[in-house]
Amino acid sequence: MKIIEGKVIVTCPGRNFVTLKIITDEGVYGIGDATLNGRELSVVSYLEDHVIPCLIGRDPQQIEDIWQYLYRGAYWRRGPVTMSAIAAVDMALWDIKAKLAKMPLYQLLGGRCREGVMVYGHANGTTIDDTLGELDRYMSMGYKAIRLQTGVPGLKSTYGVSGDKMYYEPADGDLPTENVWSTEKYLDSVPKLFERAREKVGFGPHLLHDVHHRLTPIEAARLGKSLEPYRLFWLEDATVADNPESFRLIRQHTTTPLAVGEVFNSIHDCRTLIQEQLIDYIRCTLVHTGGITHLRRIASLADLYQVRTGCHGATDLSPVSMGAALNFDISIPNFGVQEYMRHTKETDEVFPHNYTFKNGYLMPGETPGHGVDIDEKLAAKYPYKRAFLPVNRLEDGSMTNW
Ligand code: EZ4
Ligand code: CO
Repeated sequence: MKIIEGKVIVTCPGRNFVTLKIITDEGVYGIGDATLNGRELSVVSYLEDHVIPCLIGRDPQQIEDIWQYLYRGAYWRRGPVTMSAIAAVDMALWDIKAKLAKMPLYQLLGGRCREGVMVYGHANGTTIDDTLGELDRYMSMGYKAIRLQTGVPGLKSTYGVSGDKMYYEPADGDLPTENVWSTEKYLDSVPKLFERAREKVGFGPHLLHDVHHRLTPIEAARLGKSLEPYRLFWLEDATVADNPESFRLIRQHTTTPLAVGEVFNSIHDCRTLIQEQLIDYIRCTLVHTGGITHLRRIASLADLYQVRTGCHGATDLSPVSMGAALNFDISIPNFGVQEYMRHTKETDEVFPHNYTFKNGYLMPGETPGHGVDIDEKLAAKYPYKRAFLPVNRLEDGSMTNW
């Protein structure tokens, strides 16, 4: 069996997605997500110019060998562009293998070890009252786990608070939008939100919060400590993890569970955090971390240290990533939660898929493969539109993390 073609499809049904389709001489094909928000065309070039030519003629069944070929063969290791391109190939090859085996992908990965995949949704609003109204709405949709983000008094905008409640897309500018940030104002506002939320709904639903890398370790420690009475499921990206050792300081001060890793692309980004048990949830995702072949190594390592997974699942990861992730999540022992931001109707139509939502859980479907396809004709109706993620400045004008 041979790979005869690799096709990169760029489409923008409301936001940009990059998809790889690998076609074999036996007619079977596989689909992989290659979307890297705000840097999409770099991955397109990486695939078209440097990966696809090396794939033609190879046996698509040799997934591990092809992974090693692309990773070691590049000489230049890691990095989000490289690892997203490898991930797309890997996802497509697992899709092909599962189709050949006539099995849903999760069966190939060892079969189900839970009934469904618990997901969390994003309740947000400009005021606490607004956000609590959204919390209600998510609970009535059946969600068991809900992330809360709210506006910060005195700041015009902040991460995670969206104009359109259901479909948050932060890449909103033809050039990067400039936001203003104040840690002091933010730190005052978050505990109030969670105090009000627990007063309103009690301790039934899991509540989560994303700091989006905006605090220093000692500020993050203070926030974690102040949130302890409200028993969060997790506090996400409390500080940047460029220095994994930073998490030692946070850990010394708080029992609020910590999650990190949506911007990671390698097991080496996670190693210290996992082995020193500095985190509770690892957020790496298939599309940005080298696909199933690499993410399952990360999950296996994490399992040794009682760290669970909480894969990134924002709307900038296409339904292809979501379908593949659900097959992965349902088959690993140390799954924690899956992020689930709903895609728009236009996106769902471009990517026909078989996963379903019920009572706060997503279920992968039963058709062979990972269960997600792309409608190329429809995709062609939505041409690429340049879009950047915002940048962030402190009130004095200096750059900070967005
Ligand atoms: O800002 O995926 O937890 N989710 C997040 C996301 C990220 C986007 C960036 O492209 O932090 O909303
Ligand atoms: Co996040």
